[in-house]
Amino acid sequence: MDFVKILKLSLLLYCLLFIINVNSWKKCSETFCKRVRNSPANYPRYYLDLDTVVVSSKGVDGYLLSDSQNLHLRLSMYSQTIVNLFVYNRPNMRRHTSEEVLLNSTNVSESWKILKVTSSSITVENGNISAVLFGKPFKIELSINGKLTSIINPQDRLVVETGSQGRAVAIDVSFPGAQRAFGIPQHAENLALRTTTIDNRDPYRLYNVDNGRYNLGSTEALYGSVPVLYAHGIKHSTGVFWSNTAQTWVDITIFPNQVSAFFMSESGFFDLFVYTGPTLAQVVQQYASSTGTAPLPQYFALGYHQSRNSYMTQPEVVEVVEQFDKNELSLDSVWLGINYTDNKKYFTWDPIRFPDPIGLQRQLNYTNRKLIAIIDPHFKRETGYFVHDNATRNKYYIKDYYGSNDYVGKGWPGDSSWIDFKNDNARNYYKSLFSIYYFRAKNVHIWNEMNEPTVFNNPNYENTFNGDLRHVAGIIHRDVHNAYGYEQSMSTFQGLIDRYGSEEDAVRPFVLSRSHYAGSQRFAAIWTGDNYASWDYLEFSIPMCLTSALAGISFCGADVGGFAGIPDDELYQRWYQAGAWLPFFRGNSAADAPRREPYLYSEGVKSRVRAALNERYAHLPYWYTLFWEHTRNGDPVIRPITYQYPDEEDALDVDNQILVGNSILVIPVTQKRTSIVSAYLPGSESEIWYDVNRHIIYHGLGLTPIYVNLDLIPVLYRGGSIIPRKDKPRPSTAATKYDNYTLYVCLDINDEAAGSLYVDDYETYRYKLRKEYLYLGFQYKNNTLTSYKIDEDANYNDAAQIEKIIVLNPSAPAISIRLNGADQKKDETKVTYGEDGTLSVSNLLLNLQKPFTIEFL
Ligand SMILES: *[C@@H]1O[C@H](CO)[C@@H](O)[C@H](O)[C@H]1NC(C)=O
Ligand SMILES: *[C@@H]1O[C@H](CO)[C@@H](O)[C@H](O)[C@H]1NC(C)=O
Ligand SMILES: *[C@@H]1O[C@H](CO)[C@@H](O)[C@H](O)[C@H]1NC(C)=O
Ligand SMILES: *[C@@H]1O[C@H](CO)[C@@H](O)[C@H](O)[C@H]1NC(C)=O
Ligand SMILES: *[C@@H]1O[C@H](CO)[C@@H](O)[C@H](O)[C@H]1NC(C)=O
Ligand SMILES: *[C@@H]1O[C@H](CO)[C@@H](O)[C@H](O)[C@H]1NC(C)=O
Ligand SMILES: *[C@@H]1O[C@H](CO)[C@@H](O)[C@H](O)[C@H]1NC(C)=O
Ligand SMILES: CC(=O)N[C@H]1CO[C@H](CO)[C@@H](O)[C@@H]1O
Repeated sequence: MDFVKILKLSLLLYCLLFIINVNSWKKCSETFCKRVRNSPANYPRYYLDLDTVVVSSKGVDGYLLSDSQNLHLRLSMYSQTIVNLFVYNRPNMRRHTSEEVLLNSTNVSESWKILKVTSSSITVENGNISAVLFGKPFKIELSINGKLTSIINPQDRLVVETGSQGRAVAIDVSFPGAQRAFGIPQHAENLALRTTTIDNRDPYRLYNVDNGRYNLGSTEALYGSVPVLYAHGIKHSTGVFWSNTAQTWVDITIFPNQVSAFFMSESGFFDLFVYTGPTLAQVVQQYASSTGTAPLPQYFALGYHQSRNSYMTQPEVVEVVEQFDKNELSLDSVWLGINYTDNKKYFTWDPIRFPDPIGLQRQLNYTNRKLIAIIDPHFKRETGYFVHDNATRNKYYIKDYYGSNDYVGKGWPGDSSWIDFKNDNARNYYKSLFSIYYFRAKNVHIWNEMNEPTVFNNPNYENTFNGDLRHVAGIIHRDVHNAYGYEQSMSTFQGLIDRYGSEEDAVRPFVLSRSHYAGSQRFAAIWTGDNYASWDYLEFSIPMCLTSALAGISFCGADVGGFAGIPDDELYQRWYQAGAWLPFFRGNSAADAPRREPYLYSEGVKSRVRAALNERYAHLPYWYTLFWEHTRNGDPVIRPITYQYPDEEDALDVDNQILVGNSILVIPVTQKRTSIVSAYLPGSESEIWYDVNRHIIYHGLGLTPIYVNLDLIPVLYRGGSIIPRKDKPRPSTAATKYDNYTLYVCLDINDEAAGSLYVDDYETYRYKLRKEYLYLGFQYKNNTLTSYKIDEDANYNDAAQIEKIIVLNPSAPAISIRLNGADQKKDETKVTYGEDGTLSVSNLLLNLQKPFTIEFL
């Protein structure tokens, strides 16, 4: 080996070490968790002084006393269903981050009433919720409609440190009657969380770190933290949100008929919300009412995204688009990693490799494609770089421990500093950078990465910030660590609107963020981070996104094909087939992975990927409607089966299937050489599951073998649903805009079905500002299909028409139809039967604005 080769090799090795896990992730025993996990040992006991308890319009107030300190307690209630326990030791403590995470739309319910006072407890009631506050030992029992569903501090393990040991807070909560625990993403874990209190296991850790090629089936921390936990069972469900942005560990214990959790945070506030349900769906909706729902995305964001780390030049980007078109593969965007920038300076373009960004965007726009460019929160320390100059001059960077000097660490550009999003001026400055003037980027949406934040070569701090760094106003980083990425994506989202001046002139932003916290759904989609090209990463992507969806963040996907490594052809195809059924659908690969855009593959592979893309695009009217409905009621876009069928004991652990809305059940194939899958079909004998691609009717009889080949994964429509589709294969979402709709009517055992459809202009805020949209309901009953407006006062006159109706399992034969009371002539519509018994009516051209009825005669 010559010297240059050795140099190159050692450089490569150095880079690998530099970027990928230098450090092993900290165990509980290496952090504050070690001492707190032992509570109550070595901690003072608190008791509630019942004489201090007062009930006022604000809630129930009282004092918790111990040998060493007194704490104030307030129990309040929002929207009749959410109970909040706030414990604090200083009256004017700021709840800094939770203030912006929690929506102000939830109303305080004022009507606590004292029901009963004894020498050991006080019982208060508010609507159908009652709380028994016990003095000594202190605990609170919460009941809904007289049924005990949660106990706060059942083991007397409350911790509120104020002294020299630290500033940790901790609480245990138990849930009588619950059978499973879900939530607290992000972990590479099954939907149902495991007991962590046996076998020397570690608690689930919530601490945003850049954990590439993470361990699967693990409690290790990943990129995001959403401290909401659902205790679920076939009888009722309860949720708790531990509103704390510091490093947090959660011990889970699953008993046969009870779930217990112990939340431990390194610092921050004791601020606990209990969502009383009583169903899982209600709990999830209640959580959505306090941290928000995702805004309606642009239609394109639901299409297929092609990324690679990174496309290096302008012609390369154009080439990718051309190849997709040439090979008839649908595509909506091309993604750029940091290499598009001028020497790793965000908000600039490399003058040689991307000499004409505006021209490139225009060229992409011409074929209805978008560019998505990365903007990370670290900025190159280079004098003369306008962002760095301004950030330095105006003190926009995060500071060191002393609060005086800008903190300097390693990012992609080498020495970097980080924007302090806690500083309003810094945040506003960052937002302003998206202006078309600074960042010549109009047809561009944004990818935020490295925002855990990642600091390279900082192994003592797990390659992120030291908790001692200072934000504006003396805020200690440790207290707000898990919300750093949240704040970047919030600022990015607002910056992308501001570049147009106002919502009136804006198109809806699309932001993807790697780091996330509770409430991130209001600004960004997420993905499962730097995964790997192997079957088990494909398998875990399903429960990971289902968990995130329950935790409020529906817009989730995994890098199709795996970020690092090389998928073989079979895995590659299966990943496209599965990825087409997660909300965010993007192929992405690492810098050192060989190119793998679908057009590079053999005809056979390509045609299966094409079919997966076509299936995705055909169902976009349904996906878009689900995202719309999510904005209204907080229902996740994808759901585990137990969400819709909570009383089925056997469904509690099913997390390898995806319910898309409540009407489509998808069974991804995640094992190699699979010829048969064992699907769990819910709903009992009376529920029909219709294999739409192969015209086979199943019933909801639980575990059911379904044969598969390489071409397809099972996609089942629930009997009773009406699914709107646009079946014509097209190069992009925009190209489908005026394509005709087909309604797939899948009857239930009573020959009835219902569904909905949301339509607007796909990209602007006119739906919100001027009610320019259609939200329609469809109902099939008594051999008659009717449409009606769900939102009477909304109008949109540019919608495509319904050309075709397909009834999948008609009972009685129909030979003609009557439309809006008038018999149709033969040449106007065609009524035909397929060999498989489906009934189709084509040539209809129904205007969506006008309600219609179609009788099948
Ligand atoms: C809620 O209100 C507080 C105080 O007015 C404000 O700082 C915060 O941004 C609001 N939160 C949201 C999500 O609007
Ligand atoms: C809160 O109360 C106001 C006024 O009573 C009402 O208009 C609003 O709908 C309530 N919001 C929620 C989330 O219940
Ligand atoms: C409890 O009361 C709230 C508000 O009145 C209601 O929405 C909820 O359905 C009730 N829960 C039960 C189990 O009755
Ligand atoms: C930032 O600083 C540069 C000089 O480096 C200046 O030209 C530019 O106008 C400044 N922009 C803002 C928004 O402060
Ligand atoms: C794309 O092109 C259309 C039609 O020319 C134009 O109206 C639109 O503003 C362009 N969009 C962008 C983001 O450049
Ligand atoms: C819609 O359907 C009608 C009738 O079948 C057909 O003539 C028309 O070309 C279709 N429109 C599109 C955009 O495919
Ligand atoms: C069902 O439809 C038939 C004819 O279309 C009508 O005579 C009958 O009244 C309908 N029944 C109901 C329950 O609506
Ligand atoms: C050639 C080159 O500089 N490629 C880099 C593009 O950016 C990624 C980081 O996102 C690096 O890993 C590549 O080495």
